[in-house]
Amino acid sequence: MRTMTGSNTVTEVPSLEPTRDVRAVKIGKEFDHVDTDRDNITSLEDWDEFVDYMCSQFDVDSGSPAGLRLHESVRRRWQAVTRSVQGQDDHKLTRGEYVSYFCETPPSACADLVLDHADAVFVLCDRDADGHLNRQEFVALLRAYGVREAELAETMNRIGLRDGRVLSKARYADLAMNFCFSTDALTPGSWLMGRV
Ligand SMILES: [Ca+2]
Ligand SMILES: [Ca+2]
Repeated sequence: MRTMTGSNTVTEVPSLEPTRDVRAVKIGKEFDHVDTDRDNITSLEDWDEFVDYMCSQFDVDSGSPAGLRLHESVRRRWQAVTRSVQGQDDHKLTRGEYVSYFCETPPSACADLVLDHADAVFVLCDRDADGHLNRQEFVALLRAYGVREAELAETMNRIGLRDGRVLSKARYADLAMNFCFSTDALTPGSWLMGRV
């Protein structure tokens, strides 16, 4: 922010808002859903428990096709990140490693992981299997991600789910890509887990 002083010189005033790396904030938020004890360290067990948690939120058996699909996707993500970030696998994945992987890997090299996960989440959430997420199905996903009730309405509007609109699988995939790669906190995909 700039301000004029009495002598007509321009002085730089530090912004009160610290600069935030929007992508790091979003990706860190994603990690925090898995790291339930918030010590910034996860094990493979945490990621498996995340799958069980997500399945329970949709009343889906973790051994069902949708549960197994999500499990496969989460394992794939775990393997890609741990193999890439660490020289040797210490069976731990830290918040910093996870955020760095997605922020520093070229999108062309990690888009497959993002799209694979988006597909698995979509299959889990599309309870009536009509190929679209309706408002009720998407709200269930937001709640599973811990989005506060007070934020639900704004999040739905930002995502574009109002007046009976639904999300196609392709649209959900676009939103997931924006969640991971956009630096704009206000773009619809950045709201996939609520306010950034
Ligand atoms: Ca932990
Ligand atoms: Ca549906």
